[in-house]
Amino acid sequence: MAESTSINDCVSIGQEGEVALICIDNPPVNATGQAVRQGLLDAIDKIGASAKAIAIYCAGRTFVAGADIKEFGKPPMPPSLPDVLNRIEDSGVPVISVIHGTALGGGLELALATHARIAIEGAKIGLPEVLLGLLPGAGGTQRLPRLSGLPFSLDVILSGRQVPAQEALEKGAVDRVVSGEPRDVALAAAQDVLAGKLSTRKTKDLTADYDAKVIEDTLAGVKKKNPHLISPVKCVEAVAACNKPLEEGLKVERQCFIDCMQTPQRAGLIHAFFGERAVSNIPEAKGDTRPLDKIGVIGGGTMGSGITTSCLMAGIPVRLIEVAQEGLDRGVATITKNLDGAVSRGKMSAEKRDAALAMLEPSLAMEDLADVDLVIEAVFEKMEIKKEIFGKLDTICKKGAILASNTSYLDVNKIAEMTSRPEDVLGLHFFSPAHVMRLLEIVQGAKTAPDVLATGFALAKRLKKVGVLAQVCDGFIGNRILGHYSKVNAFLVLDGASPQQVDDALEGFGLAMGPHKVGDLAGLDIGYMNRQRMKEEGLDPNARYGGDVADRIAEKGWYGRKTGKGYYLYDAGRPVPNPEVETIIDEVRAEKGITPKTFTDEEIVDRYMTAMISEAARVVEDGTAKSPVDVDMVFLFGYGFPRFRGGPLHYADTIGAEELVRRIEAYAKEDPNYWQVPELLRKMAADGTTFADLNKEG
Ligand code: 3H9
Repeated sequence: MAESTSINDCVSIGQEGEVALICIDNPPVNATGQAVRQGLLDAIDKIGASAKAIAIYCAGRTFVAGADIKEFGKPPMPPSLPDVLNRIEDSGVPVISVIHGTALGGGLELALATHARIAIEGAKIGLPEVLLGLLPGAGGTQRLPRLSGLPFSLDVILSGRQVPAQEALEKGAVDRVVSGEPRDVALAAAQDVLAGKLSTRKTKDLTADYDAKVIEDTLAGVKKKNPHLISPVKCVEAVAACNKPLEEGLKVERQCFIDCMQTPQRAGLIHAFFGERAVSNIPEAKGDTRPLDKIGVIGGGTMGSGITTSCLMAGIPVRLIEVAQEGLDRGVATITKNLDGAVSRGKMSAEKRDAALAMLEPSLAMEDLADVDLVIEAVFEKMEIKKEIFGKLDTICKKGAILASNTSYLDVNKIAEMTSRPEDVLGLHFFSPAHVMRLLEIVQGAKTAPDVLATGFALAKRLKKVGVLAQVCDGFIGNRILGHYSKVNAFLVLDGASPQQVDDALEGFGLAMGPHKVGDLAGLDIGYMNRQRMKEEGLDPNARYGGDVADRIAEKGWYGRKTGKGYYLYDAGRPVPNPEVETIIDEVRAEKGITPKTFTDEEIVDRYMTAMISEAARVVEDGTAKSPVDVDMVFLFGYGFPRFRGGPLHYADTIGAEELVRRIEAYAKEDPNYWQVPELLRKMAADGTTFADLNKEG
């Protein structure tokens, strides 16, 4: 009968004859928090020479998924993971590890420090620290190259990807792939060690096949690909030390790790990691849900096709409705193209694409929606059309079916009023291209039932999207904030900056594409039509109008990329500033009597970000967003905000409320209507509080 000794709450030892089995049990993902580190150290010491082989395995759903990220940024708590792992590697008794689920970060580093690694089928290994602004800091940059060579190690460390067990076996990172339960596999493998059937070795005794050229080329590639990011460069720097004796290499790695730990990028990326999970960790996302076995999508345009693609990729059958055969054919063609694209990008197999397409039922009859569980309406943004559709859906759809609108700014309550069941209605705002962008704004109407809202979150999860709760207002969270800060681009250009300077400054801040390039890509006609609509509805006479330049460009028929001309010219492929735009800008400035001034890139970023943060603060203040992290995730997953900055309100905390108020008051001297201090920000400046404090309260 096996004996089991508990070392602490997270680590225990089981004795089976000459074999000692160390079990790590620290749900949910067996992260190497302080108790696990201490437990491992104490377990190795306690076993001493009483066993002839030691096997480490984990309880629960996975092997160790890394260091405990929640400890980062706090004072270190000994023992450190590198010390624990060195102790394991130095053990005179052979130690093996058994990996099930995912061995990630510090988890894989633990396995690399043992003397042999057994993976259970389906297991994956990886070093995803770079995705958190870090690098493997417990020997990963030194031990993996010794086992698996430089090119593979650099790929794994720089991509953060999860490597399937079979590939890990081929690359020498694991020694065997077997099937079975972790404890049984651990015992059998340790017995194999005793029987001489499984050989063990210390990774530190191996030599990495070092190649300076590989390092040099990788470094150049990394700098080109991620000009803003610090940790990929530090990863390469650390790996480059793997030709030194292990102890020295570990010192270099440690220093690189500490350097990364101190960067705001690390804080931003970890905020993004937890934020992605926090937005659905709310009562509204939990509780009973309704079925999602069949979905109806109305509208085969870009959005409707993207939504349909997304549902089909998640294995949900879709009935796609259009009014005319031509539109329906176009929709089916777009969906097919989207799925083909997913196959060519390696996102799905050709068989899965065929199976997905077989789940698509195109139809011209709305009546065919009678048996679906959820309808997502994705037609033209006109309230009258939407009202008509929802009135019809009310008579067609079965009892309990959820009726959703993909509107990007219209009043969901007015849409719900057209039905006899407003409790079944909500907004599901996807972002284009809907099968790629991960954001889903889940818009709660005044009467939306709790299980309908929870089903919105369940849908987001099935579609592998990040669902964020939003309340009804013009534009919800994202487009409302966008509607405000995008005006600042136009003001900057009117007042003296060039569109290219604005784009360059913001790309320097980390945006993938400056706002004028985005406008050219999306089509300048869209913004133009929107401004015309607003003019028809009546502009605020006290508000500065910034759209003159954009209006004149669109009126010339220059809609951006699709016409080969917009803010930029696209003849040569790469955008080149359009000289005629300069003339338009000069004309408008002259007509308005504006004497252009000079802006530094820093001033441009400050104004742009301050405008974004101002409206974001108001969105939090009036409850449109439940908490600041919701705004952050909307911008990371829907608007291409640089992930390493954590989101607009995480970034706001790096500036501080007091400084933001000072800036707004200074800008308000030029334009008091546009620049107004949000009450929340004023209060935070007075209290010395941060948006992170509000997240905690939420
Ligand atoms: C590192 O190892 C540094 C070392 O090199 C050097 C040290 C010196 N810590 O994602 P899920 C929580 S850096 C703390 O929903 P899944 C997560 O927040 C680390 N908590 O499940 C969630 O909590 P809640 C390198 C963690 O099945 C719950 O666990 N490792 C950690 O979809 C479930 O997570 C990584 O970067 C953690 N390390 O995916 C791996 N990980 O329920 C990061 C998770 O309260 N983790 N939690 O919301 C992952 O990639 C995924 O969580 C994993 C599971 C694939 C493991």
